[in-house]
Amino acid sequence: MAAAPGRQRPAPLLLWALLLGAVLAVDRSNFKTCEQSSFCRRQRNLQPGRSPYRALLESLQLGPGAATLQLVNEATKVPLLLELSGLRENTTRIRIRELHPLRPRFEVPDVLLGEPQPEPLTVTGREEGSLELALGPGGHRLLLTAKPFRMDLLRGRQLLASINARGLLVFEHLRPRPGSFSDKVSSSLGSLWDKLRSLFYSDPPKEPAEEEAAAEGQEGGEGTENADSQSEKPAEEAAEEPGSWEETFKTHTDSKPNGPTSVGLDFSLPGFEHVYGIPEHADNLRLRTTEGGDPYRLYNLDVFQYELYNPMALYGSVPLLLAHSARSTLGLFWLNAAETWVDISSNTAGKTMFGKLLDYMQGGGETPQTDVRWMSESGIIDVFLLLGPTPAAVAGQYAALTGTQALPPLFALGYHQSRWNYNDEEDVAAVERGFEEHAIPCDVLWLDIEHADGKRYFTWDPSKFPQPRAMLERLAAKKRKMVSIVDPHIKVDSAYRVHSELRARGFYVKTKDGGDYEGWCWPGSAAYPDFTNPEMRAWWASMFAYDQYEGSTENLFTWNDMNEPSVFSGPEVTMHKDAVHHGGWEHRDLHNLYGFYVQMATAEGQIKRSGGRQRPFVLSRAFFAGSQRYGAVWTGDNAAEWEHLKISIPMCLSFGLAGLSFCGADVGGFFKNPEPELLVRWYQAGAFQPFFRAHAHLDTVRREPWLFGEENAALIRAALRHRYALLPFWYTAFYRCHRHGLPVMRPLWMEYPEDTTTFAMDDQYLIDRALLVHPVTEQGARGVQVYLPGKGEVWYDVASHQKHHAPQTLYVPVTMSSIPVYQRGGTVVPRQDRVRRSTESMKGDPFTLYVALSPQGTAEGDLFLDDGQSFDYATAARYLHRRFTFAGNTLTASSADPRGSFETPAWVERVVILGAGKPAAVVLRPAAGPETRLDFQHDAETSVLTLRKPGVPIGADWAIILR
Ligand code: MIG
Repeated sequence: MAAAPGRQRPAPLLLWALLLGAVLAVDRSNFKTCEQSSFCRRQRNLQPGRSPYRALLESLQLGPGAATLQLVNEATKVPLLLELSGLRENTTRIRIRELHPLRPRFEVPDVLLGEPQPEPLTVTGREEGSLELALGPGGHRLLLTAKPFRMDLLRGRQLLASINARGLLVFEHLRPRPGSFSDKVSSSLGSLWDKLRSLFYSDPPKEPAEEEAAAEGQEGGEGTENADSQSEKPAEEAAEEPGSWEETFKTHTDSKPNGPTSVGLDFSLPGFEHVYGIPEHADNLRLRTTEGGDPYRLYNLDVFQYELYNPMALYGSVPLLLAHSARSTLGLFWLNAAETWVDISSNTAGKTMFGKLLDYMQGGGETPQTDVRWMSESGIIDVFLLLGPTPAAVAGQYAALTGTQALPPLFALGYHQSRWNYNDEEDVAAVERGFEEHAIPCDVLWLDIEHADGKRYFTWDPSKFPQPRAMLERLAAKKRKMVSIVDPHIKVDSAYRVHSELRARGFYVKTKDGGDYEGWCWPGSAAYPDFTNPEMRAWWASMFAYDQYEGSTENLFTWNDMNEPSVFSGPEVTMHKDAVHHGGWEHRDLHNLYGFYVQMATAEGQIKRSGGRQRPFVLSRAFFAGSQRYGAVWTGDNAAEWEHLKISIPMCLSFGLAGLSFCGADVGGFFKNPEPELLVRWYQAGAFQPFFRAHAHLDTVRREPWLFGEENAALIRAALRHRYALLPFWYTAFYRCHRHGLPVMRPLWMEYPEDTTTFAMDDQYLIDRALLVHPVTEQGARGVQVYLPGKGEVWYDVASHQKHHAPQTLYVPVTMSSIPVYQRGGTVVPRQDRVRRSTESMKGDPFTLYVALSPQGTAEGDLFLDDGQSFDYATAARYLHRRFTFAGNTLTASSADPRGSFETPAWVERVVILGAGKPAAVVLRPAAGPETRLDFQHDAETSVLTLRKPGVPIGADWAIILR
């Protein structure tokens, strides 16, 4: 990227265009393998079963809620501090730090909702060399073994997890650079130095314990514990290995001022064969074993043309892993924002079904077990064990720590039309008109980087977008919104106010030498605001005020791209790890948090501009744990290929499991041009994914829904209308997610935790608990195999209303118009069937209730309703949460939450009961006033009973009785 950026078409774009013509495959050589990442290599080279760590049981201190204990590395004698706490909601927190770090080590701020409240801990047993603790009220016990250090977590007699069972605890302590002044001082003063340092800390006297440790170390030395032998030296001893104090990748050298600082720990999960989570990876939902390949990597990166089905890092990271079995579910949340690798191994991975069965019948064989190993480049060990026992409980436990999905403004659940780029105001107007003319609903039009003046975000290109306010007002008049992109790379240009203010206030990330960090990105030379600095974030937020972001209006929202951050000229297309942030932290320590903070500050800006009243909408490409609190995420630059359509399902499922429910993939595929069949199938799938946006690369052929002939337009229109009709259901699902943390888009096993058939399933899923979707993702498909779960349950085909018994695998013939969707018997789904041009224009429209009866003739469902845009639901209880229950031939509407109230003209215009017999009469009994008879229609063939015009307000209590 050497050429200077031209005003019209900068060099990187040309390069992209060239690359686009080539085969779509990531250039792997741009990204590190574990072998090329020195800490990953060091840690992976360790042999299991040789842990040098010993717990000093005598050092145990029981504080209020936390137990602390020293661990010592018997090879280096460096002491660590282990802190254990049992938290409310069946969660256990384990922290390991250096007892006397040379400098402070980074501890992730701002991700947890607050300091989690510990429960009292008690010592319930002591034996020679071990200790038993009771953790909180959940009946969990922790067995701690001193030598080698190991912990086993039990519920009753069930062993849930073992920690350091394989002896892979690594804690590279901070030390002076070899040959540096402090190194010389330290080595010449020897242990005196340690003693002096310990004077500055008030910790339990450790002399006796240490002596004992040394003594025991000799006793226990059976020749296998030779921590000094060349091949098996602990990572701490490997400080002189190449890469420890300086590391070079391609042309980039990482100066590593603090040397090797990595941490790592292993967890054994007996009884678990299925693990999930740790997005973002372009892989199946169920994680695979990483033996013989690279570990899954978590390091937010802008990966050009990512490849599918591999563990490479992508744009975002959530270090949450879930393990599930028919018996229980648990989560491991590894709170570390540095580059992280996760190894997964399993003792059953290589075994065939038959082999497993044989083991079982012979009563032998091992218990299936999954081993998980986390390795991070810096920081401390801070890990939460979320002990379930159900999938929903784990979701709640994770939500209690990191928060739930922000409730999106209703429009954001509608359809978004994007491309790189809509060229100018006329183009925007023409596209908007296209939706109008073709009667296709659309809530939002998007503007990518070309809308800004020379990639100077917060500005508009004066010739293409001379009157942004008028353009936005025209959209507002049609009840539509717009999103403009605001990236975090800021053009270095003294005439650009955003830049000059950031520079003047000292708000940019710094280089290791103290200057402003500059890199090459879309605008040419760019600097990067330090979003980790709260003052900088407040300033950034203030930029969204209507008088700061000129031309912006209430219906303009924001897209944060490139916030990994992407630096074209940096190592692995990101920021140098030795760049320096607020508080002196290295970029290395907090890399995976950068994008989280960008989205946080942007969302805060939108809230602020409305005086704190309106909910924001921000789409972000990079993310971390907790990003769900700030908006939506998407899967980045996919391609117009069938496999990319297919993988959008497991990717979004995995985001959802990690708390990020508002997930979507570029509909149509970003790179390349989709054939019409793929585009139609993608719309049909996208209409049933949480964030629904079509987007395309600059160099692709235009692909607005009506450009492929009337037949395809009709198919796309139908998919979009289906989406809009279901928005009340989507919105209610988001509300539930916002309140309780349950993902909106769920793998089947979350609802059917004992059904092992569902454990590896990722081509179909549930929306909330009521709809099962199996999108068609095969070219030329004539049918799909749909698995309907639930012993003794029934499912209704949403298109034909045909009833199917479960469990079964159903072969469903499909045509181009088919979207296989099933409503679960026993649920009520509210819809607004009068689809209009946008969500706002459907406000106050009447509802239809789809009541799908269980075999017992019952059903239940709910509806959440508010103004769809403000915080009034939270601050002033301005909402309706209604419950609909069907039992004893009576459908009852009642309040699910009497605290809320909300004025709306909306009423119930129809009730459709699936699986119903023909009644003699149907009677409506309002809360007050006389009973009336309702007109109805019964279709004997499909068992569908349709009740016309109950006419009751959606907020009223009533009953409908079938006689
Ligand atoms: O380096 O803004 O993923 O959606 O269209 C590419 C231009 C920058 C990457 C985003 C994509 C967006 C594009 N961006």
